[in-house]
Amino acid sequence: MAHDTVENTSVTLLGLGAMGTALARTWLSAGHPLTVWNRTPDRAAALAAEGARVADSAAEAVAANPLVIVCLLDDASVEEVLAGTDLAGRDLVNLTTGTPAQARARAEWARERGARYLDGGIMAVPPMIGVPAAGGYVFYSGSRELFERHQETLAVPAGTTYVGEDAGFAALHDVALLSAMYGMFAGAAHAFALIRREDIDPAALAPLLADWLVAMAPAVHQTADQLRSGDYTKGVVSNLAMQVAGTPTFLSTAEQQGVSPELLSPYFELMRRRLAEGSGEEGLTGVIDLLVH
Ligand code: FVH
Repeated sequence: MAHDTVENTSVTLLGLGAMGTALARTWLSAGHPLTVWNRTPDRAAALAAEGARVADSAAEAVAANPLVIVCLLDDASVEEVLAGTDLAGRDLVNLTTGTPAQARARAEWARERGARYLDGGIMAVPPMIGVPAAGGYVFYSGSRELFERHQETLAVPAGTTYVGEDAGFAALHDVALLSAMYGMFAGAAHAFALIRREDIDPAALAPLLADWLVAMAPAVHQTADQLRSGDYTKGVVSNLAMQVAGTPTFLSTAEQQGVSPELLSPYFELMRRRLAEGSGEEGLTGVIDLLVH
């Protein structure tokens, strides 16, 4: 087994896809002894030339270091890769995207095999890894002791944000933020569709769109404040009654532009349902309660 230098913890990394390779490079650049393994061995060749030790099997890689990091396609591949390894005494950090339930089950699975477990949700794309100015970071949840022990090493590729002992919380935060991102992309798709057949340069709309989304984003703080207080009318400047009254304008404009309303309509329907409950003086926060079963 490799021994840590005074400054740099030795790391084992399983999975050298786009993300795994980006992670690997940062640890190598920072001087961490790194053992890697990938199902398709060719993907390890460049890293070997950069100083990584390439293991012949996942079991050999796991045996090499106490800190074992996995970044594979999905939870099924984690199961497959770790099945034949001895995890006893290992600190297992799983950066593979999955559901909260998969993370909790994986934590228990690791515990039964004698390993400590930390789950991670990566809020970055590969080019952001190792570039602090890019703002990427990783949510971690599970063993706090494990997180604190390895925080310095984990902070090499990207920032670290610990969100709790519940192993599922990193995945939950990850999915929550990415779900909001898809909602934003859906809105932007509708906006671009509206101008698609007009003599309007999409490149001229893009900065207007970006600035508007940034200006509106802080509204989430008011939403959180209202959810905490239970008073959904607190600080409202654009009430639901006014906003629902405006929805025919959006739907008619879409129709006039030959654009399907299918991205907007479900949200408008929720707004109308909330208004029908007598919540016209609220903002949009009440929609959240309609979503939760
Ligand atoms: N890339 C991104 O933009 C996102 C950013 C946010 C986080 N995700 C998640 O990170 C995990 C890894 O993503 P990736 O980008 O490295 O993915 P790939 O380039 O497709 O590499 C997949 C690796 O998984 C290996 N693999 C897949 N199936 C198996 C299997 N059954 N047994 C063993 N290994 C398997 C694959 O090996 P190979 O195809 O090279 O042999 C790659 O190493 C992921 O959870 C993202 O959601 C990335």
